[in-house]
Amino acid sequence: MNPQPFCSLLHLGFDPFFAEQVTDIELTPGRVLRAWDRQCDVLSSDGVRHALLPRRLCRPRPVVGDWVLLQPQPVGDPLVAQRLTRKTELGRAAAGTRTRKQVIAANLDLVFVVMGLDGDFNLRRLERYLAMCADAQIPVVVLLTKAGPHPEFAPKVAACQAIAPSQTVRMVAAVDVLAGVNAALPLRTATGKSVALVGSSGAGKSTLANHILGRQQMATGAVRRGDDRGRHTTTHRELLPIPGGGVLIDNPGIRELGLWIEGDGLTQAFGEVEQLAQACRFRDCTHRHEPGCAVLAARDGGELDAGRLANYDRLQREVAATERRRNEHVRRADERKLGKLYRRVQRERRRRRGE
Ligand SMILES: Nc1nc2c(ncn2[C@@H]2O[C@H](COP(=O)(O)OP(=O)(O)OP(=O)(O)O)[C@@H](O)[C@H]2O)c(=O)[nH]1
Ligand SMILES: [Mg+2]
Ligand SMILES: [Zn+2]
Repeated sequence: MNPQPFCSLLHLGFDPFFAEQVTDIELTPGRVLRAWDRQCDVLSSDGVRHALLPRRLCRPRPVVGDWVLLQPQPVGDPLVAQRLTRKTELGRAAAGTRTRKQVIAANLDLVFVVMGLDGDFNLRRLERYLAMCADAQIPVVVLLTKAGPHPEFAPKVAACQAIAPSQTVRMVAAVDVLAGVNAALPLRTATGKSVALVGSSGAGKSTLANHILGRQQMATGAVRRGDDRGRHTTTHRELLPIPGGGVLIDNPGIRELGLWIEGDGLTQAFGEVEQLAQACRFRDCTHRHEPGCAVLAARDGGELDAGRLANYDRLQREVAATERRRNEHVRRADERKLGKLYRRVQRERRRRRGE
């Protein structure tokens, strides 16, 4: 890719929050475009530089969207001297073991949760995405794509609005940048901000990205007939400067979004259930079987969607299980460290005794 040289730091989102962290003027600030192994491509006012990570900066590694300071070297690529403190980070449970957090992108102002109005449409999956964004305290715009072939979108937009926590979701809109339905909206909303596009494969993230960038930057791929699933066309996370200011981060489609909750994102995403729960007879009501449960009463009375309540229950269990796994993982790592320390002390003692 070839981001234009216009890239002033301001355009890329460099504001006083980051500027105040720079104490050494010999170092060059830049934003991570791509990151892999112990390397990254960094966009600074000089253009794109390939940079290397020294070992001490490997954990936590800089990710796409991070601001870093580069230190020029006499020969070869610059080194990443520092990763600046993040404003926000969007994280999920790393696929597989789910014992650690994987940061999808750093320093976002907004997330576009992209979902097709075709076979991709799934309110339960949307609830996951909204919980993730609520926990990261990043505002969301839900973009329901493919409105052209699905002009009967109003009920689906309303259904998404009904489950959208007001603290998190700014807007739910049906769009189709190919057919010209609300085509100006994504560009208007993204310009000047750091925005990540997330959603399943085939949802239309790269199609939106190309539209916002005004050029065919990202490859797009047809979805499978029958279930409208994508073919994982985008394989790498990439930060793309928006011509009018701001940056866009296109992401590979997420196969299964595992939640990594550190704050109250999940309860926020299900705010109205928590509201109802205030009237439950028992303070620690699980809303599964207890008598005098206001949540179950609301479900049985049709005020609360049964599918939504079941999903809340499922996500709570999932988050608790992830937390248990994480704690166990931390405990084992601590044990290993202690064991190592103990053996070192023993060795040192033996050495002193001259054994
Ligand atoms: N009709 C119509 N087709 C769309 C729209 N958005 C995306 N598509 C089509 O949907 C398919 C998938 O779009 P992509 O933009 O590649 O989807 P993606 O979300 O980037 O998928 P991954 O990179 O696999 O995660 C392509 O064939 C697009 O042309 C839309 O708004 N309307
Ligand atoms: Mg894509
Ligand atoms: Zn209850």
